[in-house]
Order: sequence, then structure tokens, then C-alpha cells
Amino acid sequence: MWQIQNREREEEPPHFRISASLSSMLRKIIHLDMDAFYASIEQRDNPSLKGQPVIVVMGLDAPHRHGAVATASYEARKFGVHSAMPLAQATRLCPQGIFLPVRLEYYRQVSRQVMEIFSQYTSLIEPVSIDESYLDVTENPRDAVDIAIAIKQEIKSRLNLTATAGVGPNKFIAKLASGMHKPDGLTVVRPHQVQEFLRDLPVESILGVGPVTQRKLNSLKIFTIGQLAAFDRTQLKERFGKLGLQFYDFANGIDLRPVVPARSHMQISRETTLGNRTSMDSIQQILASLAEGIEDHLKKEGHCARTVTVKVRLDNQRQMTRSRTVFGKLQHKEELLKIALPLLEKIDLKGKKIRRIGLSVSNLISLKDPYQPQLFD
Ligand code: DCP
Ligand code: MG
Repeated sequence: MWQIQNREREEEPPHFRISASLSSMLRKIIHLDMDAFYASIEQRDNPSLKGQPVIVVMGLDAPHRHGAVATASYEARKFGVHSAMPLAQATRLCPQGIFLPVRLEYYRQVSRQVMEIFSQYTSLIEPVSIDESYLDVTENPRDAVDIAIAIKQEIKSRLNLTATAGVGPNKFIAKLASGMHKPDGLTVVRPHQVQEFLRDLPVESILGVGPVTQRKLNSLKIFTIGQLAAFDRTQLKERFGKLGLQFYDFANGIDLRPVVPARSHMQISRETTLGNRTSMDSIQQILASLAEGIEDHLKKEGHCARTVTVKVRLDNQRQMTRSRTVFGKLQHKEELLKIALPLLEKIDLKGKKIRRIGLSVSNLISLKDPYQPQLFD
């Protein structure tokens, strides 16, 4: 049975007061992670391994048993065996274990089959590893929880494997949620439950808080995410720099990182060399004509973009780039420029000249996709 942590029907008033602009950024994100992925595939393919402590090893045939555990079935984990453990240690902890070699190409095939299931629900799929992905299902009219349940059922019925899912208003929350109940879990955090969900979790559950940062935070009497959320933002910035602001946002349930689909590695770019005496005004005009070229290309391909990058090469040969990713879908020249010009201003040009300037867009989204809304709807 799945453990569904869904306190939506509780009658308490919502704790989390989200401003209008923030609530417009709430999305429906599902984080999915397959359970004991390599080991589960081996157990599925060989029923005699069901319920057995299966340990899949990278370099099983290496001399002197120098292999390392890739993963262990949940039965083997009871003996303390886990990923990245040296084979010799795993053998000591679990002598009755069934040790198998990694079949990476085959697991990749299964991973592609999992992705195919995801793609029926959204095109915004960001694979993080062979068995873990973020899905942005905001544009799918179905409830995110229904979608997560349907995906889990389909993975079970079509592939005979189990996955754990977390549903939340952003990537940070969805990932934390999916880590709550494993294996075969489903944890849902609705926007008004975010604050309560985060409050008592240890600070080290925040992405980027490693042992050193954890010690520093603890020395400030910050042990829980709730304590971090209540801490002074300016002080966090002074002590931890930009990262401090990121921690503060996460602690307050804010995460603006978009789900970046795999195909978004594609980019469209235009660039040109500048003359010796090109003024800033004409640089802006040149940028506008580069933007026009990109708009034409995007329209022809039926794409829009989420990321804009400005690249300049200076007369000292140094190259500098500035990028910005937005929630909206960009296609028109004016929209591209509205992002590109401030990016250009961010580049420190004191005493230098721009030799070459480039504009590119990436994070491309297809407009032909059934789950993509029409532009500017
Ligand atoms: N993997 C690996 N080496 C590691 C960690 C993981 O080769 N150090 C491989 C084996 C895993 C797969 O990647 O099966 C997915 O990694 P996960 O961390 O998601 O672990 P599992 O899916 O095995 O277990 P869980 O149920 O905890 O997700
Ligand atoms: Mg996994």
C-alpha cells in the first residue's frame, strides 16, 4: 500500500501565506525515483531472486575483489549493504548475498521505457540520473496526484517494477517528498502544507547543505529548516553569500528552478564581430538583429525558449557570458531583448571593448506538443 501523506482535507487554516506573485509560480512537479533500480530489474527477470538479498556490483570480475556495490535490494540493505560500498565489505556483512554484475546497457533500455511512460503525461521531463526524473505536469489538466498514481501503476503493470514519487509545488519540495517513503511510496505536499512539511526537517536535508555548512548553521543554533526559514536573510547572505539566499528560499519553500527537459540541451545562437568604434547604441541594435534571426529560427522550428544567453568576447580575448532562465515561453524578438539587454548591462566593460557579441537561446520547448499551451495564453 502506498503511504499517501495528504493532509489536504484537514480543517486548519493554511499556514503558508504565499504572495500573489509567488503563487503564480507554483507548479505541479512530480519527482520519481525507481526503487533499488538495478537490483529490482534483476529480481524481475529472474523470479528465483525475489525476496533475496541481491547485490549488484560494478567490477565484480575485477582482481582481488576490488568491485563496488552499485545497488542492493531492500532485502540486502537490512544487512547494512548500500551503494558505493566496497565489495569485500558487502561480502562480510552479507555472506549469503547474491552478487551479480552490472548490465548497464540493459538498465539504460529499461530507463528509456520508464521515460516513455512519463512522456504520455508531459513533455517537460528532466532526467537527473538513470532512474530519477523531475516531471513538470502544470499544463496537464489532470490532478498531479492522479498523474503520479497513474504513472506508478503503469510502471508496475507494464514494466513490473516499482517507483517512488513525490508531488509538490516545486522541484525542491517534490524531491524531499519522494525521499520520505521508500520503496513504492507516494508523498504529496500541497502548497499550503509546505511550511508544516519543512518545519521539523533537519537543515542538512536541504540541497547543498553538506557537513561543513551544517556545522556552521548548527553553531548559529539552526538545526531545523523551520529555524532556518525564520533566520535573518541578510545575515545568511553575509555568512554564506549567494548560497545563503538559496538556503533561505528553500527553507521558505521557494524554488524557482525550472524543469529542464533533455532536449533543451539544444540551442539556437547567432553572433557577429564588431568594428573598432562600435558604440553602445549600435551594439543594442546589433543585438536586436541577432534576436530577430533567433525569432525566425524558433518560429520555423515551432519552438520557444526559456533561457537567454548573451556572450561577448572582449579586446583582451576574454569571453564572458550571462544567462537568465524564465518561467514564460520566449519567442518574439522583443521578449528576447527584454532579457538580453539587462544581461549585457551586467557585464563589466570598464576600459574594454567588445570584439564579438553573441546571443543564444536554449531550454527549448516544442509548441506542437499537446501538453504545451499556446504561446502567451
Ligand atoms: N548507482 C550506482 N552507484 C552508486 C549509486 C547508484 O551504480 N553509487 C546505480 C545503481 C542504482 C541506480 O544507480 O540502482 C539508481 O540509484 P539510486 O540512488 O536511485 O538507488 P536505487 O534505485 O538502487 O535505490 P533507491 O530505492 O534507494 O532509489
Ligand atoms: Mg532509485
